[in-house]
Amino acid sequence: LNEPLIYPKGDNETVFQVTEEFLDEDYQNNGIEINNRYGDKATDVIPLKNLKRLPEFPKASKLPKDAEFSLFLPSHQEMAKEVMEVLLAVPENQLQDLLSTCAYSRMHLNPQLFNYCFSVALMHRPDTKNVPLQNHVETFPSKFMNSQVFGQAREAAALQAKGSPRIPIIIPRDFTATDLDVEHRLAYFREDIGVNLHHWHWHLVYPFSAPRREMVAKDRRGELFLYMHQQIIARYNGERLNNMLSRVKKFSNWSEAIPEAYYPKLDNLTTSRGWPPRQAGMKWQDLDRPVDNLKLTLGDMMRWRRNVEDAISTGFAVLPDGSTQPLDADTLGNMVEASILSPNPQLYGALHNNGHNFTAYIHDPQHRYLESTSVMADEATTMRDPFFYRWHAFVDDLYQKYKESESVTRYTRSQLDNPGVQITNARIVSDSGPDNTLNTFWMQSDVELSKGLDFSERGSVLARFTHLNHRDFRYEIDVMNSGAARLTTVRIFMAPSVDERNLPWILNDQRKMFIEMDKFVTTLNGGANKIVRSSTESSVTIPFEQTFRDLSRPGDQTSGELTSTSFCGCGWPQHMLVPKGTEAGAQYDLFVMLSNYDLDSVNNPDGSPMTCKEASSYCGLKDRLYPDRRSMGYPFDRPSRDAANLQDFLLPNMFKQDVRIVLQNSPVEINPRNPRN
Ligand code: CUO
Repeated sequence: LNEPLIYPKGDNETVFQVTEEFLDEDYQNNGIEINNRYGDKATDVIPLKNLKRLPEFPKASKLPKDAEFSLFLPSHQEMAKEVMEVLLAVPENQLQDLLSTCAYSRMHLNPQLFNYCFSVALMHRPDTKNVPLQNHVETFPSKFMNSQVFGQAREAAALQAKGSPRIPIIIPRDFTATDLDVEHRLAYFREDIGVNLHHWHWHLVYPFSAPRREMVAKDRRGELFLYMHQQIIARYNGERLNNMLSRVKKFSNWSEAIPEAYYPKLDNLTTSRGWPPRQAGMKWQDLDRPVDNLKLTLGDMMRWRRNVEDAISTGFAVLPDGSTQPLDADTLGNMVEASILSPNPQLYGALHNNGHNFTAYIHDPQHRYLESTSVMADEATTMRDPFFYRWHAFVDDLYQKYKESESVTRYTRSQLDNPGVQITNARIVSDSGPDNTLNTFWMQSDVELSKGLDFSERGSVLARFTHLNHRDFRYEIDVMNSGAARLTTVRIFMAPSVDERNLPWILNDQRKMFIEMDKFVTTLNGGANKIVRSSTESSVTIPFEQTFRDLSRPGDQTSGELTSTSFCGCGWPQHMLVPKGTEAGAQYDLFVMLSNYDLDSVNNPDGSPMTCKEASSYCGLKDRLYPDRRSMGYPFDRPSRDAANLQDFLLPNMFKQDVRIVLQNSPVEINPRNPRN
């Protein structure tokens, strides 16, 4: 998708056979020749059906092919809507027409704009919604790794003999900075490929704007926007403590200089430019960029902020006609992000989206230097920047202020307990060490780049990068049920046991540090029960193979076929489920709760209880209700009525276990599934 469709790369390729109508005017006289020149090397030639009417893109075609595309720009959103409308309007099951429309659009539009619209359209068309999306790392590898990789890949492609074993290009672990910058300690988290893929995919599933309202209005999407990002902040803060740093400071005073710098060292292959860096000490400034149709002042931001804060403190949103509606978490998320579901876009603006914009153009607020956005403006790259966390800590603070306000009632005992259900023990067990110990280590895995590189005619190009991982483990929970057999939801969370000063937490601080590890429904029989659950089944994560396509599988290396398991791409990566910990062992509180299923259940169309095969905790379920009726983050989503610390909070259906996370800092292990070790 990042390459011209008409240029197959070599033998054994599938190519699209195009006629002149598909081509840009500049190429029209060459169309036939191009097909002949390359088409005879290919094993599969897919003729494209001529379209009765060629699609027109009066807005989207104005975006140059080598320009940056940013969803945070309203003008680009308008372009995307236009393209999506065209792709959605092709009648259902007319797949030849859809294919030709996509091929034509791909050839006439900015590739990033096209790829976004194509992905969203595939996901939302009834006839293609089960088609797996190509892994974004393979399509746009330049958004995920050091630009030097591509020079080396070019060289390898030119020199490597056909059929010779592929030597992976090593991406160094520390390519963006040194430890002189304390924030660099978190680079393994911020620059992780799986973490960034998750974030990209989440925003693809939950667009804040689309041509059709139902594409946005998914069950509890505003609340999930807040909860998923809250969990990112909780996970990041936990990692900071593991790295001797304090929790991230929310970016609240907007005229203050930003001490965090970021030099991404990524090249954007479609714009042929590097992503601009940000020096330390820069400040937000009013934006006036006619080229992007973007004119925004800090005053606008301040006004929206005051209006959102008013809504939180009064507990009501004011609608355009002046009437009010009680504020709930879902409305708050849509209001703050903002999505097209905002109760009043005039009054509440788009606080979160424009925070991304103010930072993305901080180096050239008036387009004086013809510079484009920084990594902050792309969902696939924004989590690399330390400022992402400062901004989302601000957004999260609004969410927490709402949860601490009077409009959210504290849980009563009957909302927390589960009469007759008692947890007698809960522990972590693994084959790699003592009970209640989690073991983390560094691993090197390979990703395939060739699909996103138009020069790699000789097949596969592998990049090898280092990431955190952990040994598989399982939870074992002993339960006494004094009543009849029943369903229960098992909720598993974890948080550091002490704060940055090594002091025990007060619950109202620790509750914000709890990261969800798993959530599933199970049956309790009468009497004693033992629940065993593997870490790889987590409802938070997608399997390892979905982040790193299993390159060791025959056929996977060159065919580009995605395995059936890559069906749901949204989900926290399994290799980042467990925080890093420390070599000495970091103390964590494992919290397990068995909640009353009568208050948990939702009526999904097929009536089945929630499934954990998809990463539903952060991503929801495709075309279904969010599989848990409780507020997201329950029972830690709001302050407790009376408990000062976790111990006080515990009821018989809850359990706290002391666990340790021990990091093996070396040696770095090589993923046994890499095609060449
Ligand atoms: Cu995901 Cu700001 O919402 O990046």
